[in-house]
Amino acid sequence: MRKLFGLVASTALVCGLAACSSEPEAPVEVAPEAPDGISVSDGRVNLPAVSGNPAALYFTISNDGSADQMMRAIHVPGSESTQFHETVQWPNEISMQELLQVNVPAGESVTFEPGGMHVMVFGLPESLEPGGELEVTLSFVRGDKVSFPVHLLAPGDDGSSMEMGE
Ligand SMILES: [Cu+2]
Repeated sequence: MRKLFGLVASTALVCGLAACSSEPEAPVEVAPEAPDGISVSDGRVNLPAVSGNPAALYFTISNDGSADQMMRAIHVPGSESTQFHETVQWPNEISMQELLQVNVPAGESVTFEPGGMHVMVFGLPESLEPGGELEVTLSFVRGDKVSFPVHLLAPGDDGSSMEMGE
């Protein structure tokens, strides 16, 4: 499965940089191999204010299928690594901890947003600029995958000024 992921990930990288970039935005953001009923919207990433810091990636995933879907990893082309994080609030401090997998229950949606769950993206190329787009790929414990676009935003931009979704 790890081997398969690497194969698909490198395919996505090629796709993200070249083949798919000239196509218009697809109305349905789901690859053919996506788990039944899974769709993703509002994909966006805030680029780091300080070069070299991790970026924060957000999205909403909906599961209209009849089975729970457990997210296991997310691949962001060009990055060194990614982690699912949740924000933990203590009385006097806010910190983050890593989630090894995140469930999307059947019939429900899960939102990654500032102050909540998010994806930390480490080692993104410094050449990326707000206004661009990347194609990222989520993988699930059963081996299914779904790719979707994320808009590149300036640090702290909540994306409300951009048109998201269809
Ligand atoms: Cu984090």
